[in-house]
Amino acid sequence: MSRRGINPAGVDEGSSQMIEHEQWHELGQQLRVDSVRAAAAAESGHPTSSMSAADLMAVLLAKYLRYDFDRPELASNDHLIFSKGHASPLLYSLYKAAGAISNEELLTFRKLGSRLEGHPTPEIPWVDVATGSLGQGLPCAVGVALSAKRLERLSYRTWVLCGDSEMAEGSIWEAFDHASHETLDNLIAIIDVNRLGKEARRCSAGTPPPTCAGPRPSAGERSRSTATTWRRSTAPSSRHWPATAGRSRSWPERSRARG
Ligand SMILES: Cc1ncc(C[n+]2csc(CCOP(=O)(O)OP(=O)(O)O)c2C)c(N)n1
Repeated sequence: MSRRGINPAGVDEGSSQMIEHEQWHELGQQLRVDSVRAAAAAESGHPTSSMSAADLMAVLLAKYLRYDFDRPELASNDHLIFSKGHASPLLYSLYKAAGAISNEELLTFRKLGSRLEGHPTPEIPWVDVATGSLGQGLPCAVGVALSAKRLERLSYRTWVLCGDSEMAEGSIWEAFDHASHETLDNLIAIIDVNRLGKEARRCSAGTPPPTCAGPRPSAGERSRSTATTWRRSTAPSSRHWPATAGRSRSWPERSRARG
C-alpha cells in the first residue's frame, strides 16, 4: 500500500511528485525540440539518436547531476560523458537548458568555427574527452571514475550515456569488466535502449550483415524517412514549437518562474 505524506512546505507528497514528473516531461520535450532545431539548422547530425535519450537526460539534469556550469574546473563537479557522441545535439541542448550556452550558439551546431562540432570535443569546457567513435566514451569514463576513487579520493560521480548498439563494441565489454574488477560504484552507465543502430538489426558473429539492394537513397529521401520515424515515435506537441525566436528561457529559469 502506498503512503502519502505531507512535506515540510505543506505540499502533498503525491502532488509534488506529480509536479516533478511534469517538469521532467517538459524538460525532455524541450531537449527533443532543441536537438531537432540544432540539427535542422545544420542540415546534418543525429536528431533521432538525440531524441531517444532526451527523457533520460532530462531526469539526470533536473535531479541527479551535480554540476556547476559556471565553474567547470570545480573538483567536486560530476562528470558527464556522451559515449554515443553522435547524440551531440542532445548534449548541446542540455547545455542550453542549463543556461550554459545561448539559443544563438546552439544554432551554430556544426558550422565552421563553432565549438559545437558534430561530435563533442574538449574545446567545450564541460566536455572531458572527445567521443564519437563508438565504444570510446565508456573506457574513458572508467579512467575518470578510477581517478576519483583511487587517486583524487573525491566523491564526484561519472555519468556515461551509451547506445544499445554501441554495447557490441569490444572496448565496452572490457570497460565494464574493469569497472567491475575495480568496484567502481561511482560510475553510472546509462544505456539508451532504442533498439535502433543505423541499420535495422545488429549483426552478431556468424550472421551475414544486412545488404542493401538498389540505388542509394538521395539525401532528401533519407531526411524524409528520418522525419517519418520521428513523427511516429516521439513527436512533441506543437505548443513547444514556436520557441524559436530570441533567447528562449533556460531550464533553471523556467523552473524558477514556476516557483
Ligand atoms: C566505431 C564506430 N563505428 C561506426 C560508427 C558509425 N555510427 C554512428 S552512430 C551508429 C549507430 C549507433 O547506434 P546506437 O549505439 O544504438 O545509438 P543510437 O543512435 O541508436 O542511439 C553508427 C554505427 C561510429 N561512430 N563509430
